[in-house]
Amino acid sequence: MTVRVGVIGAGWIGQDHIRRLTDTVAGAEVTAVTDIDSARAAESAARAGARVCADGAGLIAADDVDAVLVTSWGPTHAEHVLNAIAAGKPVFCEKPLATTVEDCLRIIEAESAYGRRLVQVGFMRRYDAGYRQMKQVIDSGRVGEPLVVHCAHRNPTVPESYISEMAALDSAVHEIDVLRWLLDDEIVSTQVVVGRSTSRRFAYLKDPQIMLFETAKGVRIDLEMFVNCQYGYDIQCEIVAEEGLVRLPDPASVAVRTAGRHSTEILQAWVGRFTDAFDTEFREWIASVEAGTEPTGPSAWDGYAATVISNATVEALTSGRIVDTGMKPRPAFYSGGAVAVDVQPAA
Ligand code: ISE
Repeated sequence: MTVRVGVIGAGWIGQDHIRRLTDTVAGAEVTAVTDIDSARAAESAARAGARVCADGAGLIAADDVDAVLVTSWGPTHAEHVLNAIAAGKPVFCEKPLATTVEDCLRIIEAESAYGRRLVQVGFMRRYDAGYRQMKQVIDSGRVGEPLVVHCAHRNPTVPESYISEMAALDSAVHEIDVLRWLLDDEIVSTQVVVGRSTSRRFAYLKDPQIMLFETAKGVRIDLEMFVNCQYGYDIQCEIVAEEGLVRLPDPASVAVRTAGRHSTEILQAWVGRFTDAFDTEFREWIASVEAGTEPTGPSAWDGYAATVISNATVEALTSGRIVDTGMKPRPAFYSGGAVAVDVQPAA
């Protein structure tokens, strides 16, 4: 069976995934596209041999759509995910699951009431080969229990529309998710320290930001978020444990020796750094849809946690205080069991 995917949102990441589902991932095809920009929808649909739908509701209800991909503007995600759940259709939602904690809880309640997982959230770093090797080492116990994590998330530059709060909401949210997964732990508090800002930024931007997290098991995490580092797109992660450490490898790059110098390339865009991860992520999602099994990737609970913790980190930035995230243990419904629960975590 070929999985027929309807795509809501034909912006940059939506177009990238349409190409992925059309040209790279076997067993899938894009049959419908919708976007608030009808010309953009038509162009993206034509490239995939798909038709254009007037809106998300019509696309989700369509008979030629088996599964839904949400890549629209963040504040619209909750509406489309809830509609897909109501239609009983698997839905892949690019981060964030929803921009408010309340909307994330509405999605969790709807999915729990439905009785089986339909939602996967697009945190692609869990599909990166380097991060997966790190998880294998940690889970094997070879280095003992994790104690401290050092991370750096560096973008060469960001557009003028990027504001200080996006360092948490749009960028650090990837470390928040991947570290919860790597450590199998929950982030219970967050703090942001801002020192001297680079002159290579817009006057309003606090950059870099040092984010400090504590987990329920007592692990301490420091994350340097630096979105105008100039030199390239550079993601670093090192977990220090009781008997050793495990470090994220740099992406492979040829070493060039010439004119008395040797050098390796540093990527300049985040997409190039995670292209293989996106491909793996979608191959595994399509395989679960085709098999009629629950998705194995980041769940609606992970999406809720990312929104809670990133929002708390914004509060820590603006208040200068250490902020408790209020995260509670994951409900059984999101720990493998498909038992609907009344999820009432602290707001
Ligand atoms: C962007 O939105 C992403 O999702 C990238 O993964 C991240 O590295 C970048 O900082 C964000 O702006």
